[in-house]
Amino acid sequence: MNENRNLIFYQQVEHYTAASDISQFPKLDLPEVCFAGRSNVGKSSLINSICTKRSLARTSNTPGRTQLIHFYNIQNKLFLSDLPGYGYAKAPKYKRLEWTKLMESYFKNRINLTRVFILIDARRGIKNSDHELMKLLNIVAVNFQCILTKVDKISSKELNVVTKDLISQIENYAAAYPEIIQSSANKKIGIDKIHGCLNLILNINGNT
Ligand SMILES: Nc1nc2c(ncn2[C@@H]2O[C@H](COP(=O)(O)OP(=O)(O)OP(=O)(O)O)[C@@H](O)[C@H]2O)c(=O)[nH]1
Ligand SMILES: [Mg+2]
Repeated sequence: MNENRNLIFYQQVEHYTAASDISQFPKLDLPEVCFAGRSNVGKSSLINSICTKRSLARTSNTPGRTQLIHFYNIQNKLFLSDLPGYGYAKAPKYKRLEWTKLMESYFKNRINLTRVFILIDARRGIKNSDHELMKLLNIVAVNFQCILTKVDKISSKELNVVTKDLISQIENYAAAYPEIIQSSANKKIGIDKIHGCLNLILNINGNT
């Protein structure tokens, strides 16, 4: 698909449902990819950019805004899911426990989950809480790929340093894709690459 066709395809998206526990997860049998990462890293903004819909997924300056898993259905061919953020220092302990419980049941039960995109703020780099998620994905054997976000906020020199560091920090995870995507939802950087990844997943599952 060329980028114009991608834009038209991914724009045909609908908010399918939001879930706070396993009983609310969609039963529809579609391949799925999800967007995970620390609070405020830019998950919802990136989903909006992928789908070129400004207000599809709610974005906010307040960390921890997305508390539920939001499922977006693209033409009954693919689910994109927006996971609640983690690593917010001020979150009360019971909230963190709720998050862990929800994430464990999500990763263990979404049998069509093809890839987890782990978003990492390019200004901050990888944190312990990202490693915790990577360890969990290694255990449940779900592949993940890292996306650096907000690259419009740093210089290309800084971006090179943070990218190299990330590559070296994920190389020991069996579940990790070695290729890192550099992105900016604001400046539409890397969106074509993400479309390319999603198209491959659709092709593998027999959809074009
Ligand atoms: N400069 C810049 N700002 C961005 C970019 N992406 C997101 N932001 C800003 O970062 C803030 C958080 O974005 P969200 O998309 O709500 O982040 P989130 O990861 O969904 O946050 P939670 O749902 O709270 O976990 C908002 O103020 C966005 O406008 C980007 O590519 N560049
Ligand atoms: Mg969000």
